[in-house]
Amino acid sequence: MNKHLKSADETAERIIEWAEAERLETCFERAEKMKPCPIGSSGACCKVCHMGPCRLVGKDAEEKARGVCGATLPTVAARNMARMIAGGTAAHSDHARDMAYTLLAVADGEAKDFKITDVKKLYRVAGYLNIEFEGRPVNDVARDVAVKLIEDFGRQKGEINYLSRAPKKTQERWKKWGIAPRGIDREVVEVMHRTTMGVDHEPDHILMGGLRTALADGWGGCMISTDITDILFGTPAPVKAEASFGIFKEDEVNLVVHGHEPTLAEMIVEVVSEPELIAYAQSKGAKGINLGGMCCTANEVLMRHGIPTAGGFTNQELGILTGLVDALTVDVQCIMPAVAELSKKFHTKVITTSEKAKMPGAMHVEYDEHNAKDVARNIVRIACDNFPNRTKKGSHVTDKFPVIAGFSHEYIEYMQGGRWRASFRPLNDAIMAGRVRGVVGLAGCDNPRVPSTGLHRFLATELIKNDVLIVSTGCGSAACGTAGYLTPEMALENAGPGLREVCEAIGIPPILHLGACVDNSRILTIASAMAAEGGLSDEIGGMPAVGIAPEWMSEKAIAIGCYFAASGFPVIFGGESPVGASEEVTKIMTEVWFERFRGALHFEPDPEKILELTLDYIDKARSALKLKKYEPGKFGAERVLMDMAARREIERAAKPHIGL
Ligand code: MSK
Repeated sequence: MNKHLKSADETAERIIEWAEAERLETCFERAEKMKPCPIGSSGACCKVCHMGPCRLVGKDAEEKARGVCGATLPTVAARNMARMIAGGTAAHSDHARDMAYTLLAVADGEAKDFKITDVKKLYRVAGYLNIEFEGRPVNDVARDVAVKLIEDFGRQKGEINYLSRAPKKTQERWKKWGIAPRGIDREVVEVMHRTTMGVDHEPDHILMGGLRTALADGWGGCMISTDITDILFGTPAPVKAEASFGIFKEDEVNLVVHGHEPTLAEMIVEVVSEPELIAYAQSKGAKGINLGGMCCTANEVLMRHGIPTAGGFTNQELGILTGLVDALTVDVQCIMPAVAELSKKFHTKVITTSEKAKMPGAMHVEYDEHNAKDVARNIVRIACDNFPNRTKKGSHVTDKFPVIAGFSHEYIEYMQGGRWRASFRPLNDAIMAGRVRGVVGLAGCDNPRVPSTGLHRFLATELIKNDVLIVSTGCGSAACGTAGYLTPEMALENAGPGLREVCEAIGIPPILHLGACVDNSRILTIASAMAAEGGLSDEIGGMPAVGIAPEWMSEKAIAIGCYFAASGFPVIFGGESPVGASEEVTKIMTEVWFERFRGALHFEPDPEKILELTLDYIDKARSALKLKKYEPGKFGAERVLMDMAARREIERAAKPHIGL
């Protein structure tokens, strides 16, 4: 990896160079100019009251430094960490709340443009919630599901519904240590209370409150969001698409959806093919309408419809710099305010759509679920109207890569045995035999403070070379997609011999794109299913599995890392630790959490060391489970993996009238 590049994505790098030549500022230049404050970036700054901000620095700061109130460095660092968790949890969960209310509106017939697309998934979710569904009208079941999930936000006592989906032993650990979350909002509020001036001062206690909140995010907000999105718009199955800036078309209206919420984007997907709108685009001189995405709204519509993606977080300004984006419509989260400023130098219209999120310099077209298609059509027309304003200005690029996305946990289960024998048995067997060394969740943002996407790319290639199966989400997936890694050919060319065999037998890439940030919840479901399948650990902790977010930047990533850790995954984040100033806090997050939950949260800036630590965790877990020692190319006995033809044969024999 060339450390002098701003992006490891060659296409992105070319656009950045063009921008520099044109003196157009991007996050890459700002990251260079804006050095992080060394006190704040290591968690040693306290600004929860106005006696400060206090800087807990100096010789022996861990023992001796005190804020004006007397707060120690470990207290301050723990509070900073817990507040990041609360921020991340609030973001995912507020998104989930909107999804739950949309489901309720659909069930009540108030959101006419939406429907229940995946009834089977609705029934599966109803089953998790002990809601009767047999023989009942679909909308009645949907209403009960929505109401029950909405209760998770405001519940004051008891436990959030989905904790029961975790392995029993994992649940027992949460109960033993008092971190089973009650209600999502309650946990966020309590952490904000506990970390305000003069309340909770014991670092371990503060961090346990943080973990409780993080679990409310993973097994609450994120999981609710994933499930309802699947119910409303369909559970993803593999789709072919394309990634990178070459997805923009010179002769068509380019409309880009960016942010995190799928509802408006889904409506735009539906309306862009309406003949009236295509004719409207043609009346403006365009050949048609080309829809693309960025960040996690992109992942949502990529997973379900194969809408191409221009990439992750750091690509958003670069999209505008191509000069080809006629409208950039944004909802919530990970939207740089810089896009509105930059768009003034081009013809791009930036359109905010959420009542929660406005931006100086952008136009606002408010999304309303009761009137969703009309809002979507309005946005498409704005993009079409802007097409004639396009000039030649811009760094026009043409590179794009094929992508296979759409690996929901349901599909991963299905692909291992077909409709009648769907299970995680083949994966568990492949791990036990040493064909697959372990599994890594490669997630989180891309970041302009490193050669952007470079750490994802390095770890993705090295891990699959080492026979580690990767499940990816969010901008980690975008980083792999824009590198051309999300294809089955990647396994043939780069995977170790065991992983290659598994991928060839099933016909999958060695990196499975699971969806948006909220879809990290799918990894929790997969790990729970692997524990239930048997042969490996009987809880999530102890699996040869690790979570990595090498380029994280968002509080949401911290919340995700912490719910992974509390669920039993060792997690490794790239970059310097945001609480690295405190040895005590660092020790709690690594050693103490590992003792209690078999999970941990490390921060490690060196990508080689991230790789080493990951493989070490995997190999130690294999050894503790008494699995065959991993040796490349040498496998133990295991069941024969069925290829797609064999699976079809079984299904035809079982129910000949059902095709695949
Ligand atoms: S969008 S949180 S930059 S993954 Fe989900 Fe990407 Fe990180 Fe936002």
